[in-house]
Amino acid sequence: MTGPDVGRASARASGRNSEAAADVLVEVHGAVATITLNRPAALNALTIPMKERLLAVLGEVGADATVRAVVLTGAGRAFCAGQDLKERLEPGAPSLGEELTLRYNPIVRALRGIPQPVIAAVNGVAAGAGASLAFACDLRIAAEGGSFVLAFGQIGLVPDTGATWTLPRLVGAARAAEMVFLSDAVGAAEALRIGLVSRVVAGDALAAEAAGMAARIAALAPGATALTKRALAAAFDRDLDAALEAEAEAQASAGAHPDHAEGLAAFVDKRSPRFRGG
Ligand code: LHQ
Repeated sequence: MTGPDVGRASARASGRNSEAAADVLVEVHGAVATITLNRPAALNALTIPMKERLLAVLGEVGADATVRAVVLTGAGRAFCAGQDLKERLEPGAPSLGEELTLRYNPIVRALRGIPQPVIAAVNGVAAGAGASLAFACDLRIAAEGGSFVLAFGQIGLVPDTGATWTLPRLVGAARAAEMVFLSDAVGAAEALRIGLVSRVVAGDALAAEAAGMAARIAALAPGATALTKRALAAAFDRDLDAALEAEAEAQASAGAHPDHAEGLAAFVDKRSPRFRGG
């Protein structure tokens, strides 16, 4: 497919709330879905309808076999400022526990659970749960003006949306403790230095960089890519023997798929492989 197919995956997703639909945009170009958090005036702070829409969109994208890589980014000058704090002050706001159980945690599970790798393209500040969302993605790249702020402590909360699990794995215990206890902004250059992001590019080059990375991932064999995502996600939770066994099992599965034969044939023919997935 060529050209944008705006909402191919999203058209079926939670279309009931048009305001929320505008707050989370989905564009599908070829095999790459780009999900954009779109409340720039509030730095893309997350409201309940937005979270519900994001979860629905991830479900739709994850189930769409024509989508092979996903980019998550923000509109305007921020990636995401986390929970919309003004919504928390509205009468009848759900309890924090409910917010996490019903909305944030399922979003994290969706990001981790969908078969396609998700690239966080951190275009600006990622604060609180916004930072946590980026941490839950498979890859993170940032614009030069991007930053991460673990803002939770400043408002008397604990890191959530998976940050206590993801952040130490990404940057180690020492840096994670500084980030959560001091809440200093970690800029893009520092994030690159400590391994929190894998690339930093000029702000106006970020979307193209993310699209290029996603397109390269989308050209891989989707089954092997999904197995690789799962294996990397489990990397810090099993010992070497368990990892070796899991690799053998995953490799048996990938190797039995016609896409492996296609990869071998393409190598011998000195051409690019055409992986079909399925
Ligand atoms: C915002 C927000 C925002 C609403 C900027 N909400 N409007 C929490 C509770 C419930 C359940 C479970 O999980 C969580 C997890 C969390 O996410 S807790 C952490 C929540 N996030 C924060 O504490 C970050 C709050 N924001 C900030 O510290 C700053 O805005 C940052 C550092 C992100 C950016 O600073 P600036 O570049 O100086 O921008 P700004 O502060 O001037 O914000 C611009 C506008 O965006 C402003 O609106 P206004 O109408 O005055 O122009 C802000 O009110 C609004 N905004 N973050 N989270």
